[in-house]
Amino acid sequence: MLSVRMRASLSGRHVSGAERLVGEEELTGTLCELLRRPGKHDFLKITVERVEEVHTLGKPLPVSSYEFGSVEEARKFARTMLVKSGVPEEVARLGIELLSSGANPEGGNMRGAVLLDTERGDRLEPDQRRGIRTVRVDWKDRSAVRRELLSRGFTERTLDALAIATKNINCGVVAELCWSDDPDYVTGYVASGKLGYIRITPLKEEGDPLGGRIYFIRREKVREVVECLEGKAFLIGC
Ligand code: PML
Repeated sequence: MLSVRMRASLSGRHVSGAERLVGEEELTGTLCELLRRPGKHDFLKITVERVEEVHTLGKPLPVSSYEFGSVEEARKFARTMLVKSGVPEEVARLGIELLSSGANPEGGNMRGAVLLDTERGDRLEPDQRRGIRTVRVDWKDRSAVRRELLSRGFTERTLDALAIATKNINCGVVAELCWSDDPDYVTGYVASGKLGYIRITPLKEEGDPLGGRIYFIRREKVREVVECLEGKAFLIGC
């Protein structure tokens, strides 16, 4: 199969990204779809790589959705969900603070995810500006999953984020916290093997450009987890 990745930016700010695993016969159609996908951009990069081994996962994480009257309540709920997933309260708090203030030490968002040591809250990613990117993941039947998720009132973003979260958990991430860097998209999620994919609205205020992903992992597994997230290919069933 072929791994096809697209990312687009405008004035240096990430605006769109996508990830597909397709057969050779689907390549042209996929390239056309990904070229049309970003809105306004001044940079777009598509990478195509051959993947020798593809692992299959039977099902995605189960999805649930919660809405709150304020960001404060929603973040408190996210913290509780992280704690229930096995992240100590202080480390969960730290993860939320990092995403809300911009996890890049140079200011603003990171390109990839932060890796936080579940026990002590230390950052484990080798490059704190780049972070770690979950790549090489897709749906066996993307249109069927899209139909199902949209019919439940979820969005196109849920489709991509659910695939990423499902791969993360299967690679050994204990829990994930995410909200978008898109100033107009305020729904985020906590995902874990224990609780599934929990959508939470609003995890930030409208107009806030800060966001990203935090992966809570066990320090002793860092190498294995990163190799899986960046190297192994996964197709998810439905
Ligand atoms: C992103 O696109 O950067 C994050 C997406 C979060 C999706 C939450 C949801 O709606 O399920």
